[in-house]
Amino acid sequence: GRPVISASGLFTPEESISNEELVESFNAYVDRYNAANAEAIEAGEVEALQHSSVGFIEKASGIKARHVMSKAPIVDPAIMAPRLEERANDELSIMAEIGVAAARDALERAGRDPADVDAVLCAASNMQRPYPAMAIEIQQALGIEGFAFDMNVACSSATFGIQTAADYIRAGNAKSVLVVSPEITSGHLNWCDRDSHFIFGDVATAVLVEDAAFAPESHWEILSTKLKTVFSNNIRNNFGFLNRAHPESEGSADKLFVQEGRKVFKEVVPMVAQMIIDEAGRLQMDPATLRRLWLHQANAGMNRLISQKVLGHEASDDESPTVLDTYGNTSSAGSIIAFHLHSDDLVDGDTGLICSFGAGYSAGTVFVRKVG
Ligand code: CO8
Repeated sequence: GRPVISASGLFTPEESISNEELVESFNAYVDRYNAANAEAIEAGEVEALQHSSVGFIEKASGIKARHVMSKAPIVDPAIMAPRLEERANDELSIMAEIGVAAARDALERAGRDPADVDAVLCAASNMQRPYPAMAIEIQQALGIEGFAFDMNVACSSATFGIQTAADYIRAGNAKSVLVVSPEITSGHLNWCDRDSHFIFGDVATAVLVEDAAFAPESHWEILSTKLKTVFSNNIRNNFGFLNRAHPESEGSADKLFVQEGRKVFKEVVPMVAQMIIDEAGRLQMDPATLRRLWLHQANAGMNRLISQKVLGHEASDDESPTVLDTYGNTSSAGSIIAFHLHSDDLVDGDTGLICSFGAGYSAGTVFVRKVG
């Protein structure tokens, strides 16, 4: 079959933390830490922590706020982490719950009954547990037959999920596949790290990939999908099941998100811009004719540079919309949120690009054309 995107869905947590609130709690944490370690700092044995700043965060990243699933403990200087209670095994887990909410939104928009769906992929950068798969729990909650599995390609999970779903359609193995990306990034963000405490937010998205013959009249034809990975240690998280070798290291900084932000910025921008231009060339498309770019939402400066290289001029908000200001970086969900919130105005024949990039490194492009 010919793969299309029939609809997308979005779940946004109610709670949100502004930069002002975030910095106020972070600075209170810093003051406590420095007071508690005053002697050691004085003796030069411990380094004093530095305050964060609202101005820096907005200028360096474009982020003004982020939604989270568990605000109070994150902004409590004595905790600085989400505290989401574990649920009983017979209750729907929290990651499945927000995935189901986004999936229902997508199904409703497509006018689709869950019984029509053949497969569910849970594509996200952090899974709540190794097994049973989050995807199978989401499948069960929605009442979908067929099969489901989890996949993790960090920030590029959603685009890798879309290609995987599209390949099932192309191969004739499925006619309707849900790609669900619940991202509770707050769980693996080091809220005590000045360099990165402002970056991430929580959200869930869903994309319904279907056979054109089966899809609703108005849909997005998938013109091409292209994936790329290049190993890099510049974005890393060492959390895993072999951590038991050193139980004392549980919760230590390297078991959370760590990055060399400058290096990521420098290396990923040219790699992604070239990848988009090459794929447009293969499609015999002038990239400047792309009506809209729904880029990965990590950093406003990165997106400015990538869209400039692709379009040949500085992109307007209309050409390359951002959701960083309210959502922050939501890992794999970012480009899908941008697509979901900023695609209704495109008309029959308009082309656009969903593009992700991040840890791995991993990058994915999905060129689409509006139909109907
Ligand atoms: N407040 C005030 N000052 C600060 C702060 C702060 N919070 N943080 C750093 N500074 C200071 C530094 O100390 C430094 O001072 P000096 O110049 O005196 O040394 C100065 O500000 C500049 O610091 P940086 O060079 O670090 O700042 P940048 O301008 O590079 O901005 C960014 C930092 C915003 C991190 C930027 O480098 C960036 O966005 N890079 C791209 C990162 C990126 O795209 N990463 C991909 C993210 S990975 C992903 O999307 C998904 C991963 C998987 C999910 C994980 C779930 C948790």
